[in-house]
Amino acid sequence: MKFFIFKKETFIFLLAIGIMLTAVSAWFLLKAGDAAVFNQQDYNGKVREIHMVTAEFKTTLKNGKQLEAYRWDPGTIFIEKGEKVHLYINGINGQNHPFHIEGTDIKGTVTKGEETMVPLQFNKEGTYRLICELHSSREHNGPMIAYIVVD
Ligand SMILES: [Cu+2]
Repeated sequence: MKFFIFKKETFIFLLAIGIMLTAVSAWFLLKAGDAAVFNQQDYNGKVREIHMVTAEFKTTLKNGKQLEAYRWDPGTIFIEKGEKVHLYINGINGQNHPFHIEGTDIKGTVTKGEETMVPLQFNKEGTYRLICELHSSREHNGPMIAYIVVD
């Protein structure tokens, strides 16, 4: 039978190595955790994609009258100040949706069966409204307004 007998110095040396290994693995684990939590930082310098569709709500009242409302879906999107985003809007319901974004020069049209890409980058915080000019209010089968929150 063999016994390993350590001198006091050897024991302290092995203990020190053990502590160092633990510290190094803890550092790597925490670092990996950071990446998972703050993966938004992976988008730095890249263009983030957000996808939206045109949708339609329809109902018939008891008196037979039909009501409908067109919507952007999702109705609210969030963008960081200065962040570059490509907003893709897929035309599903409604033939045409000519739109503009309030407070900017951005305008375009979303057509049924087609995808419209809108490049976005805001340098000022605030809430910007994406407004369909055909369906801007309840009276015009809307409100087809989406909110772009920049912070
Ligand atoms: Cu519309």
